[in-house]
Amino acid sequence: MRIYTLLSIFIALLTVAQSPTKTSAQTSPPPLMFTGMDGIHVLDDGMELPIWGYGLSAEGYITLPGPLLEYEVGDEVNLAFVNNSSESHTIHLHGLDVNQANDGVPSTSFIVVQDGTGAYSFTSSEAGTFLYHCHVTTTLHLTMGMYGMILVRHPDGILFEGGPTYFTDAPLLFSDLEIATNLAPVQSYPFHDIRPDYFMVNGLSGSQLETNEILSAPVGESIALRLGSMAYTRTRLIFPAELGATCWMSDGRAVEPSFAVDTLDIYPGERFTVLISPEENFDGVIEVQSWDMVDRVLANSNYVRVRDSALALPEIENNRLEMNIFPNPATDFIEVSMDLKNWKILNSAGSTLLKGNNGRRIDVSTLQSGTYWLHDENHRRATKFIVVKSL
Ligand SMILES: [Cu+2]
Repeated sequence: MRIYTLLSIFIALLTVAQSPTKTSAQTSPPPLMFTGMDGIHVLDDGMELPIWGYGLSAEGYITLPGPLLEYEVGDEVNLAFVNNSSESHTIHLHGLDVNQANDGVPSTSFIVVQDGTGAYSFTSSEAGTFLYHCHVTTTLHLTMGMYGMILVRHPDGILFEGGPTYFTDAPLLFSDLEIATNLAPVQSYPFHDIRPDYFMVNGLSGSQLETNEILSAPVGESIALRLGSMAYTRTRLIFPAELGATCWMSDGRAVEPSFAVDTLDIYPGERFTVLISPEENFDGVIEVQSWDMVDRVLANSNYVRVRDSALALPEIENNRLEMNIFPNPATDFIEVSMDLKNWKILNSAGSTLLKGNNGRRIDVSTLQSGTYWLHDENHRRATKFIVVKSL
């Protein structure tokens, strides 16, 4: 499964590489439908924690982090938000030059209540790396997972007007979470009271990163690392000299002049764009350190692997790891679109109700009406389904 995912991601990178720049279209992207929902996040050690998050309505599930939102400079964006969770939420467009009414800060913008809808409109005026997150009871909703990254690209395949060209983007969103809060999400805390237990890059940690997040480029080409932090810790990146790391942008603006960087500290909410250009035959890692901001000690290290693409594995068929469940809603059984391995059905509190080894069909006749998640080892995400019992 891991090799499979690795290849999917590598092929996805190749696909991006084959069409490095769109021509300057300046057309508006279609409105994006967002949904606020509850879900389960599966961590490296198998721990399954309840999360709140964002997802695309069409996909029907949420992810941690939320979907990467990609725009071009000049796009007129209309972000529709349907909140079908039991909490009020917003989408705060962190760092984007939007007006107050569309900024998602409850006191100056609006709140999207349970079963409510809202829409955020803005023009993506500046190229750069940005973030979005919920701004309701912020520390709580952040550790619950309500955040994602926004990339605004220059239409000419350069970082910014007058800036360098590059080969491909690699978004890396750093975040963490605290087990106790996710298991009992009842109140907001002062920022310094959140003491994270898990430290993530794009929602992955430890061995999950080894195969799911590999950066690759041909010799002489640059990868634009789109770096952003939604963590409660200070993130410190250690770049090997063979990557020639250069910082070009900070918080959505060009840094003049750019500067070579071997160690980069990223505080919560900050964003940077760093170009790396791996030397021939390079196969190594960027160390991602998480430093506790109260005790000022190193709490964790994750590693993001970088490879010269000449070393990459040969291309194989690219099948996306989509798992569909049908019927949904279900009554007596569900069938899934891929082979299961060590599957579990969880309720919204994260408790395991049913489990099994393999197959594609699961008897759910013992479950009461409600919302459940199916997770298995062949599929990293927990997929939501509904059981409805007729009277
Ligand atoms: Cu929220």
